[in-house]
Amino acid sequence: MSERSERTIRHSSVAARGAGVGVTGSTEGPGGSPERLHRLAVATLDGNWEHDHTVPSRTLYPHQWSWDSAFIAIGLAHVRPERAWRELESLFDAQWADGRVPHIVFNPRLPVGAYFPGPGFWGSAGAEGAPAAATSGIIQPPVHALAAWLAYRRAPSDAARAALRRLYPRLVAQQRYLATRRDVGGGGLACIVHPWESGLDNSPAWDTPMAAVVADVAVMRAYRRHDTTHAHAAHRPTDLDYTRYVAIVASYREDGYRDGGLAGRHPFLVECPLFNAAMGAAEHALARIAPLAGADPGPHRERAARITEALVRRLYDPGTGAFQPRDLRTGRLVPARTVLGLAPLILPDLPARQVEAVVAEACSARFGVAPRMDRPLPSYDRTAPDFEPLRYWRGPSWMNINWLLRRGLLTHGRDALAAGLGRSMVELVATAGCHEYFHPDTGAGLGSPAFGWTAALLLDLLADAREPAGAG
Ligand code: 9WN
Repeated sequence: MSERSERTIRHSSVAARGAGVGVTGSTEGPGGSPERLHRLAVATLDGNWEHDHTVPSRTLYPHQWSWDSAFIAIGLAHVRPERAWRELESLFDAQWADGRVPHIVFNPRLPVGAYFPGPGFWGSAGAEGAPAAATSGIIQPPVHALAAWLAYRRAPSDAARAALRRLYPRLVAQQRYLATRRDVGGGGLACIVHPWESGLDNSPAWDTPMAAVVADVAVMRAYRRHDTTHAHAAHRPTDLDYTRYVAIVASYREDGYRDGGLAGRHPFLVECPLFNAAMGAAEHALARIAPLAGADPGPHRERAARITEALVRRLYDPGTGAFQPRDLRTGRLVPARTVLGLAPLILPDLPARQVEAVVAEACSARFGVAPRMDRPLPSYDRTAPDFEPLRYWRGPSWMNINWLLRRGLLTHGRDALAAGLGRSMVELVATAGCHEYFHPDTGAGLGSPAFGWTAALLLDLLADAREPAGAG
């Protein structure tokens, strides 16, 4: 689908619903058969394909994003396997010398100002170990090894095996960066240095640590936000959020994106349960990949076990029955109950006690509708007084998070719950289209109407409905 097609979808949504599009979102979708949904998903991915990667959205996010590429590769493996590998390899071509995989790789063919903050703001060229391509200096959840493993398992071939072998050392370097340079707390977990690194930018999980970030609102006057020209401002992070986002990047950038000594000087340092669950899942995936690359899977299994143990020890809160982020600047767990706290369910070695507690929380009135899990989970506790069903990561439902949770349910043998959740995710897209996120009660589509990972993960769900692959 071309940019024009994205505009066409947007336009037809507006025409169908009058002026309400920005406020209530879209409730129309392709409906109908799995074949129609499949066609929509493929057309969305084709429309977002850009020479060697897939853009999350032609309008809102026109460059390459790190964890988007991983989710997108999982979907591409079903229909365009060669693109799945190009997607991952083009991202890792921009890996920094220290092993970090940047959260954005900028497309030099786009005009300056296509996205804020753009390459000029990040200034990666001046940083030690940065690649030739212009990138951001921060990272996103490391879901890439899992994606590479699933892409291979879905479409094994000589070419896929060769790509997996090329990627293996890069994936290992990514993990090494996280385990060494980012273990700021010294407890065996990686620390994120910006809310954007969590992938859930304005989650209520970050309210407390963000409140301590000194923000000068005058700074933002020098910039123009690009997102609010394509999405309703009431559905996006606030200007105050952006002021703080910019201040945190400035602090990291001014130090050349160095990680040494972060503890004393950086304004945002948090251990995130989803990020670390992804890091653990990556070691499990690498243990599967290693033999194909002629490497020993043993060290990956050992590291996976250590990460799970550290997650339980440092982030599990028996009070909430879920995992809570730890703010390293105060040493305290963040109390907000967000969907981030359920993500460790993707770890196959999560102890039974935590599995029980997290599944109970997922099925509670806060996130699910027990006992059938027949609608996707919201991003935040729907009983919280500051739950916002329209605002980005403060309430809406997202396909990637629900895909991870469904995988977690399958991993721990909760097949009926996983089946209900999977069906509800497909229905959501059938009703609203391949939107970026969805109203958690009405299912109306919000944000970009032609969003990459929604389309990709829909393909994965449709394939699983035809031929269940399980969580292996
Ligand atoms: C900042 C691309 C990205 C996703 C993130 C999502 C959003 C960017 C933004 O879009 O973040 O990285 O401009 O809001 O929060 O998860 O990777 O789809």
